[in-house]
Amino acid sequence: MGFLSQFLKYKSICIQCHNNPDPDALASSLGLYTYFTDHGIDTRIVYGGRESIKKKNLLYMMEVCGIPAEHTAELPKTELLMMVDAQYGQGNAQKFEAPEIAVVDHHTLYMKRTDKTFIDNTYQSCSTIVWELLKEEGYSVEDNRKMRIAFLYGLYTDTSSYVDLYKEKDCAMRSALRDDYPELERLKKSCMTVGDLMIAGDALNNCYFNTERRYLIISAMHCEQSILGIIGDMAIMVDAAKVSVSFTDVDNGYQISVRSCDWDYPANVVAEKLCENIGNGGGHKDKAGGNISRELMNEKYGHQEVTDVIIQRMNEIMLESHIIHS
Ligand SMILES: [Mn+2]
Repeated sequence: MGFLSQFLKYKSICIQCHNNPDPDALASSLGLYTYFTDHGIDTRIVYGGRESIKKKNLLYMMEVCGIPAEHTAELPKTELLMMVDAQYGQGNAQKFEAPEIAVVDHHTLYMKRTDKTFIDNTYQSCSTIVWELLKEEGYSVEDNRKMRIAFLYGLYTDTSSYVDLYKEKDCAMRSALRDDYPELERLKKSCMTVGDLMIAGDALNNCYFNTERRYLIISAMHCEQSILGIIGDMAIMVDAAKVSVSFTDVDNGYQISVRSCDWDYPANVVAEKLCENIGNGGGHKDKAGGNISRELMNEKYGHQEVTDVIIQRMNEIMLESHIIHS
């Protein structure tokens, strides 16, 4: 008996994605939803949190792949709550009371394992786990075009456009499902609105470049983290730049995104130091991010502009010639 077939005894199952569901969470929920409804179980896909899905790529994904995810403040009556791409009780997913809990996730273990949990962070996407679990039950994902598109898009977005894709199982899914899908091409190329493009253009047009220490500071009008990342990815391509820092304002302060191509100044270390005592930062040596609290910054720096604070800190960081190689 495979992992999923143990749940066929239930009459109703609610599959819950984390708040602000991403393509991987939606794809995983579709895989499980299809399996359970095929077996006659009354199944629903839900997510909580303040915001309902508004991003165009997600709405288009739900439409072309047929993913009936519902935004809800209350859990519909159900015998089993199954979390996907998230774990029960963790901050990124609204906590609903339910008679029984199951989990399918690929993040670091947060909760206690039970025989109803499948949590393995050696997978790069939750879609890959669901793909394997379905195979184990004899379900052929290869025969379901909508599911193939969903799984590939989930993997694509969870591996920085396949750039970071390297694990064997995830590569195996990509090879098994890959084909020419016009819908997937459109999904891959719809992560920005025209407004976002203009914000990025404006931000790049007004960037600050420190020629001596070779870093770029880019201030963007209010935008999403993914847009900051796109701006940073472009800025770090500049031949003379070693580090780029892009930032934007959020409710309680500033979101920052760091890119590096000089391992004397790894992005994660730069992000940590930029946010030290006024927020939190970290990530990988080439890409990292963080946030600065406006309250903490004002406490420490009076009413200095955030750009001046960042420049001041960058000058200090890039003076320490041998920052720890991470
Ligand atoms: Mn994921």
